[in-house]
Amino acid sequence: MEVVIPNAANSIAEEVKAFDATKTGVKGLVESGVTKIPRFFVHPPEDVQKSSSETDTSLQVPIIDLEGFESSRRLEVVNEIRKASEEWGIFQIVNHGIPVTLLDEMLAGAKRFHEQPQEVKKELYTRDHKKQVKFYYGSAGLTIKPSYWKDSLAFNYPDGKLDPELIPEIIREEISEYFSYMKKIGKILSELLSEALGLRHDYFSSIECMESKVIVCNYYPPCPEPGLALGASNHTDQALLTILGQDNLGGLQVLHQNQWVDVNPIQGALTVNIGDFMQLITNDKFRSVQHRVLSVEVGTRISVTCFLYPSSAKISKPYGVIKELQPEKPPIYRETHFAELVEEFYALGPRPSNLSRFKFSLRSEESEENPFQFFVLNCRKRAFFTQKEGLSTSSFKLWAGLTPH
Ligand SMILES: O=C(O)CCC(=O)C(=O)O
Ligand SMILES: [Fe+2]
Repeated sequence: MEVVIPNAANSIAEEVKAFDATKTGVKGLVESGVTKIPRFFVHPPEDVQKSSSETDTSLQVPIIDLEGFESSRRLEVVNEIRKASEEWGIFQIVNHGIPVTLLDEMLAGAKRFHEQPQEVKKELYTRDHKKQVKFYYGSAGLTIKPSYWKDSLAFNYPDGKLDPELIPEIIREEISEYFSYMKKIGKILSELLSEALGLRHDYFSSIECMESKVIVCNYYPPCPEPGLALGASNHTDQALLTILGQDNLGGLQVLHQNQWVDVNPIQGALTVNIGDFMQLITNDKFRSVQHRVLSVEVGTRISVTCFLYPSSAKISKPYGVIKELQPEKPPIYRETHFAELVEEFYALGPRPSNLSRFKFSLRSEESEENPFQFFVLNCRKRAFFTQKEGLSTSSFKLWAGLTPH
């Protein structure tokens, strides 16, 4: 089937909209036989470059064996998770309890969905954020350019709930089973991460910051001009935590010590990465990691991501730096709602973390030079976390002179 994209006389925005309206996704474009990719997929060459010349090939994303985490090896596992979350913001886990066969079936199910006839998939194609099940190309928000070279099928489970009837039959069993394992592994990770911060094991569950989940089945078709396109450009994830399963094609890379490092596929392993909101509430102790996906000329890559985000009751309530961590270091960030990050994601698309806009308005360089400002800054920070009940966040910000960036 031919995919018609308007000619170059139109603006890029119009081209993107017109392509989106075809509802055929990147896979449809490839099937139509394009040899040159539309210009809205073209990234600046420096963003697509495989690696810098000085890449240190000995760098490897930490691999953590969860064997014995409930008994003899708990402390060891917690320490490894702390180190990886502080230094890398990403790690792979093995022996996590999810059967390799289930992971393989999930990836095969995702492939099966995306390889159905266009007409069937079109019914689920949407940019409506409120839909719990959606199929789209690129990223979930229709950002103008450059687009991602991938198609996705996303399932939103606010508070862990999704009517199974909404899941396409071709993948229903796999998604339902995979989700129940994501719930289990999400709980295990929330406990291990709480302990890694020196908090009681149920800390994260008590603040309901990972009760909801989104599962996304990604399909990265081969790209006729892989040197120009990216499966995903450099970004950080916004949610608290991401759990990812990938097939053996590779292509996922993380930025570490200013170098792009491959996240090598390991059969049966899951990749876990820290997101922006986790970085904010942990006061930069755990860091969200910049990552991207390269595109390739031959082969189709499949991955399944699970993003963990706050419960419905908490999504529009402010979260700030965890109080128990403040004796270590005064809070860097003001309180914010996760919903604010999500709105921005839909408006601007995925990109590297810009948490600086949540920082307290006085910059530390200024305050260090000026002891009085430093004192005022700290009074404000303290006051922010002891604000009186009844004072709304926005009026409190005005009172405290904290202006959001
Ligand atoms: O497919 C992958 O390996 C990564 C996808 C990703 O980074 C994302 O969905 O946020
Ligand atoms: Fe990501």
